[in-house]
Amino acid sequence: MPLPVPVLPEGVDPAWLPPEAFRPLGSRRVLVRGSGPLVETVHGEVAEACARFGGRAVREDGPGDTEYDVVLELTDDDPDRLEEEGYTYLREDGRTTVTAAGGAGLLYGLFHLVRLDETAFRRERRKEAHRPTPALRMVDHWDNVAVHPVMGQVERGYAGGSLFWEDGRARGDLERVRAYGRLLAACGINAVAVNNVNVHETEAHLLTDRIGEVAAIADALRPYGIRTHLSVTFAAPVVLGGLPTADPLDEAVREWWAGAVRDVYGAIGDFGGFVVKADSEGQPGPFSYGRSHADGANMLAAALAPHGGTVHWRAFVYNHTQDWRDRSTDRARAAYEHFAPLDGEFAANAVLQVKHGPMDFQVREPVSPVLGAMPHTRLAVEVQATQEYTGQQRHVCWLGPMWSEALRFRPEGERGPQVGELADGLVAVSNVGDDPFWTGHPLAQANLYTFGRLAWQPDADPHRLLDEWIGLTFGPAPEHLAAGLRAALSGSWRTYEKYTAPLGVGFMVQPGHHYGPSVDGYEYSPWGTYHFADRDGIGVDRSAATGTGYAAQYGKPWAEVYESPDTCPDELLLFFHHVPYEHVLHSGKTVIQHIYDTHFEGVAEVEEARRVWAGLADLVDPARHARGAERYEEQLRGAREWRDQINSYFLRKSGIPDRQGRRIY
Ligand code: GCW
Repeated sequence: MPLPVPVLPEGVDPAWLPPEAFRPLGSRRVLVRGSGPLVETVHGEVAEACARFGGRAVREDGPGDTEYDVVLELTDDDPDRLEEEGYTYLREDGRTTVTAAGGAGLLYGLFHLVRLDETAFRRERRKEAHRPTPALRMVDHWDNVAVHPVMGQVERGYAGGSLFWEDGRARGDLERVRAYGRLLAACGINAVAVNNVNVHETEAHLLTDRIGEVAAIADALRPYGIRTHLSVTFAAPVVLGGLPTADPLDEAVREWWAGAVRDVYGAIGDFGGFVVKADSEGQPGPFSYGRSHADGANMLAAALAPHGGTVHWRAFVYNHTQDWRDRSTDRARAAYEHFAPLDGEFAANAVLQVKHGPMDFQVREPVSPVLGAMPHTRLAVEVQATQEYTGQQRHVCWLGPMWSEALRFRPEGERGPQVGELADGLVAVSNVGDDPFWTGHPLAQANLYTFGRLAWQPDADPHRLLDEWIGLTFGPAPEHLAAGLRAALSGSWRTYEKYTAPLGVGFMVQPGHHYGPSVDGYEYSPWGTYHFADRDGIGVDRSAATGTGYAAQYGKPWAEVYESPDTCPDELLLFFHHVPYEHVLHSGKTVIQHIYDTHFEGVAEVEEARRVWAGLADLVDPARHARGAERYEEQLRGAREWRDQINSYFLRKSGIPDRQGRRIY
């Protein structure tokens, strides 16, 4: 039986799967061949599209009718080594054929046709095989089941409530979750973690007595090839099991976890595994028992292994109760110091989940040295689609180019592999909520889409993916619309960088909620996030020779490149070095003049983007356009505030005037 396509609640934006995107497919004769639940998902898509656009959907071989324009089929043999998720696509003798060895592959092949639009059915094309690079492509939701007094329903969520949880329980109607699964599948994501990595008491129970609620969500996501994961607390044996300890080497603890995991699999046969934030920002972990992170992760891995599950162990471990007077501690060094010595000690079904930078999702950071230092460990790269530090979905900040730079970074230099090749998985913190536009700012949808597609192919050109997103979301748009959207989005990350913290120095945000400027907001804080600006200069000396030694955590050539201000790339200069305001950048400008110039430019670029968006009013759905327009007002207000606070701060500190004599307060 075909699985019906999810019906969106009234007023919910179809994002990158508007019905219209299925017109080319749905107006043809389409054969779906093969069996299995995901084939029924494909069948449902094809049936719906054909019913809408006048084509004909045929299941298996229709009697006497071999004239199909499109064939989507599952094969038993797999000469192209497609495995579960790959597919081939070919157009020959006027027929388009997608072949897959597994149901997920067929589903991805279907969405490939949708992306190609009419061209999938016009131009002859020799057989192409498509497979995902990393096997694991995941979104993590920092969703709380019960509204948290400080963090709300979704920690760092800027798109309304949770898609999964409401009133302290799983939502009863999961149709929207199905629709979400469909959107995720259409960009290649195959795993979802449904609750916050900060596991509060209510959420802890999802593992045991409330697993049924997780199972219901898993049922909604499964038809789209998505496995469900759960964030668990390391203290579960104590909190839920009543044991006196959660020591990972304690036999009773190990047995407790084995039993808990058995029950989870009883409820969710294809459960993906756990996500664990341990010994991090107050979460419990193995350190309390004098054990290592490998001991902790491996204990959970052992419980999951018999069932085919994976533990995602996060590497975001650092001292968040630091004394700002203590110059020997450098938060950037922490993940490497904790984890690099453990390389080779993690179980085969343990994945170390590493933030792409050493700090915390700032607009500019170097790539985490952990990613180049653990060749014998399975790694997942974590990025933040939710725009905690990048404008909170009130500002447009398309992060595709930033993620792409990290994924294409070569830790061993030119001849070595890219991060995207080293990683077993890519993970994004989701930017989605129950907002009618899914992501608050309608243009923030592009971040989730781009993430999924980069997770499938980490070396893809992000700008090509942006074009894909524009094409799907806005339909066969007049070139003027596509060009406008490109203009608004493609440079928006650099624009955001220009008007916020300069040259990789990071933070300068308001403490707590992290929105808006506060240059010294974190300067004397225990969180380890400093810029050290004084009257002479700014930046953090992380060199090995005179600084914190962080630069030496890289291999060659990066350790040397970053060690000296002469070779350090401009955009990271203040991350690695403390320099005088009149230090001359490679660009030829002084640091102080760079700060002034970029802040004026950043605001001008937002003004321009707002103007472009306003000019698209007739071409964009009115509700979507109005939402964007309202957010552009706020972005412009915010950008001006950033500009004026940063420029005034540095004018006052340095006493060096702007060469162009512009207004600084
Ligand atoms: O960026 C920080 C956030 C926290 C978050 C933490 C993490 C879920 O401010 O809200 O906690 O990172 O990644 O664990």
